[in-house]
Amino acid sequence: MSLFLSRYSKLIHSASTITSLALIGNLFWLNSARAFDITFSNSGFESSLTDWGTIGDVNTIGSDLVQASNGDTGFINPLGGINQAIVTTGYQTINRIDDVDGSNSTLSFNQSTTTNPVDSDTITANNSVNDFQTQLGLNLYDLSIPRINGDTSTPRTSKEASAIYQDLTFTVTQSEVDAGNNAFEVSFNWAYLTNDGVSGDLGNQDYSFISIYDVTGGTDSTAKNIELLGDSNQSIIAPTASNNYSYGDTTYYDLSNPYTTSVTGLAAGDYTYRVSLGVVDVDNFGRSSALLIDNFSAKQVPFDFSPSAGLLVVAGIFGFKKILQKNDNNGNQVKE
Ligand SMILES: [Ca+2]
Ligand SMILES: [Ca+2]
Ligand SMILES: [Ca+2]
Ligand SMILES: [Ca+2]
Repeated sequence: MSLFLSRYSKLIHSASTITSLALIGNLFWLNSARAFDITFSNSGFESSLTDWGTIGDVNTIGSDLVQASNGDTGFINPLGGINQAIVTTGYQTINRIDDVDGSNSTLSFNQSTTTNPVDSDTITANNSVNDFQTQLGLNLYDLSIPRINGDTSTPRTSKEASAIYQDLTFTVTQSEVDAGNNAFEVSFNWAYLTNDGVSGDLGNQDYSFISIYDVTGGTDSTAKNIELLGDSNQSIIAPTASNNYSYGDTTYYDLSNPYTTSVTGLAAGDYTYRVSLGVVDVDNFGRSSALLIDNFSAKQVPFDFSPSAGLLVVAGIFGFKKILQKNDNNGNQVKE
């Protein structure tokens, strides 16, 4: 590319970025014409669950409906607008007791009141098209976690789980690859609520996660990235009221501190990426956990047209990630 063309492209790109930023907040957002277009909708859940896929117990809720009793967390309310998404491992109490208080009365943490979390175990016979892993395009042991004593032959396994997901579609051109402009970033606010915690010598139990994978099987089809969000890492304390969790992590439930992650190094082609946000019961079905989500967005990165500057941005983002250890089909740990 000539110097003139390079500068011209940079100018066009800067103008497009301003246009894109001005459009953030619209329910349906298209990135600029210069960048590859990423389609998604209902980013703030203000249209309930429209255009989101759901697995298990998922709902949208408004203010003053769910809280965590640790510290001064209190009610955890939508960030902008009047709705937020909530995903839980809470079973409907009519069928099973997940959470009980000291007097053994039943508490409820299920939010849909109609749907239970779905099977996410690692029994091959239960690995059907309707189980959690299959619906998210994951392998049988992808949600298992290693034992704290380092025993990788018998990983601790997921039992039931729920998730919300949306497919992002876009096209990457060869000129965008040549320019180093072939990555995308998703950004959102999340809070993790839990009645679960550390179990004896085993370690942390429930957790929440984001998974991103290429549905259409392009050049990145083997990458099914799973990143740990919040997990249950404290002493187990029984909850005392329905929808009042023992603990809440609201670090990223702040408009000034969104959580971001990226997929980089895309080849030219048409893509559909499924971005899923879920919560998993580990070791057993009991002691519910939940993930709150608001302000989801996706955009092409880097916005800076300079390939070298873009690489620095991406490296910085990945530097803060906790990557969940995964296991292959034989239960062995594999690095993502
Ligand atoms: Ca919202
Ligand atoms: Ca299963
Ligand atoms: Ca459960
Ligand atoms: Ca649990």
